[in-house]
Amino acid sequence: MYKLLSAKPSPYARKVRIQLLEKGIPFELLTEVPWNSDTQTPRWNPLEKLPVLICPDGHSVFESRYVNEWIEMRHPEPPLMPRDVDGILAVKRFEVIVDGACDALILQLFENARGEDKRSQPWLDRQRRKVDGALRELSRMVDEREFCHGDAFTMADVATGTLLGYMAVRWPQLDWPTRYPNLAAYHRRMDARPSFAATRPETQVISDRVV
Ligand SMILES: N[C@@H](CCC(=O)N[C@@H](CS)C(=O)NCC(=O)O)C(=O)O
Repeated sequence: MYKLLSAKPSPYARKVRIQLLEKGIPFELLTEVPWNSDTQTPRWNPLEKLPVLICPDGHSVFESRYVNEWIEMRHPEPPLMPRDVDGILAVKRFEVIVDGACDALILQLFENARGEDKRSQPWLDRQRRKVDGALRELSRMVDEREFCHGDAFTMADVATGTLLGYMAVRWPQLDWPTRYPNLAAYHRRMDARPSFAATRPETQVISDRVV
């Protein structure tokens, strides 16, 4: 059976959890705090980040978008990617925007953690702009459609639904549901899916000093 190194709040890990659940692939969830020194993450990923998919033969697969692709290639049914090239590229565009937004959010978390006297406001503003830009683009792309791409649930929905779920729980102070009611309605629909309901983000305590 597969094992998945995951963290409770991690949007990157959640994309993989949702994909595994949607495909009905059994896996053991190993919950870690990757920022703490006692984490086993570096044993499985030289980049020391999770999620990491650990195969039954001990092989490890890391970097969430690569893990998603790896799973899709090894377990193509039910498909979460369109079959046509234009469709695949369109779904990947959603994934790129979502991962960029998550990266910008997490950079802000750690910049804030440096403390009021040390944090850089220009750096925070820069990251905040990226998140705003991503949301504006996602709102335009999703429009009033039920799914991000075409008329079926794809990896674009896994990614977009995960970003919005992460922001809803970890960034409640950002007013995106008011600014983008279409994304708020889309998020409610995704959040009701069993794979999303079973993986809602939760907070974790980081005990080590990171910055
Ligand atoms: N680009 C990576 C980002 C993963 C990531 O940043 N994971 C965080 C947890 S949410 C982590 O493990 N960070 C530990 C570190 O960067 O040292 C991916 O998509 O897998």
